[in-house]
Amino acid sequence: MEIVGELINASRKAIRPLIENQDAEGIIEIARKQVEGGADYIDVNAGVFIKEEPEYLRWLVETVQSEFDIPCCIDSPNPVAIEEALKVHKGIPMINSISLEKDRYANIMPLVEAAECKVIALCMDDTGMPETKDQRMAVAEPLINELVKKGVKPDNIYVDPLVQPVGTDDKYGLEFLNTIEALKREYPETHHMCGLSNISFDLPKRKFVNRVFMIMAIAKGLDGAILDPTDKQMIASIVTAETLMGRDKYCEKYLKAYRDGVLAP
Ligand code: THG
Repeated sequence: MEIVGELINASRKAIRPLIENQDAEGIIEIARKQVEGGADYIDVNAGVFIKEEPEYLRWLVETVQSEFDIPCCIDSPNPVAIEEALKVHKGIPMINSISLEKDRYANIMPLVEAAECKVIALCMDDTGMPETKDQRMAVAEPLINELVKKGVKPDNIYVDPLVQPVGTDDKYGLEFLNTIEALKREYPETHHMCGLSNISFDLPKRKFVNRVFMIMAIAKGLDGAILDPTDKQMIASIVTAETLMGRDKYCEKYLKAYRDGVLAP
């Protein structure tokens, strides 16, 4: 499972002032906790700042990478902001994200073509958020094909089916899970990325719902998620589910998680 740490997001109450005050130490501490929790990428999002977003996004990448040798997941629909962030990024970044929406597609594709990068491909077009597996696959197919045609390796494509809240429609969880299964079957060389926590919107005990959903998605083949890597119960559930799915030779990762205290209590 590739884990993208979600915590450095300006829409979070704790993060916005750190960015406004250019509090590098504060940002580094949050990055540190996520690295220690097992993040493979650090998501950076400064989307609440309309005018300053490019400058702030660039500063976030510089700040995180001044301390850690870890790639960032550059989370913005704004091509100017992504471009600024890419200028300073070291290693292979993940661009979050492109979609089949006309403007986003036209603006982001040149950046994806120019840099060697990974890219999250949202199953979304100008008709809005997808609801069913078939709607998602109808967007995924042309989007993946176009990316590959432009020279992006399937291994660098992370398809995001977009999670919708099960409290809004009781089939939203199932349609998402069926999409992961279909993507795995139709495009086995591409990967997945998604923010699963939207599933529990408006329900009590959200973390419980998120964790059970994660385990079910792993059983369908999910291989990437944007989440809080400091959430030990979530990480323990992921490790265990992957072990049970045959993705953990000799149960090595499970036993390491046990030794590291990740499985307690
Ligand atoms: N797909 C892709 N990118 C994404 C998302 C996605 N980026 C943004 C988002 N969804 C994932 N990131 C976050 C970051 C923080 C929180 C949730 C998702 C979060 N939320 C708190 C909550 O819901 O309780 C409230 C915020 C706060 O602390 O103020 O922390 O789906 N490609």
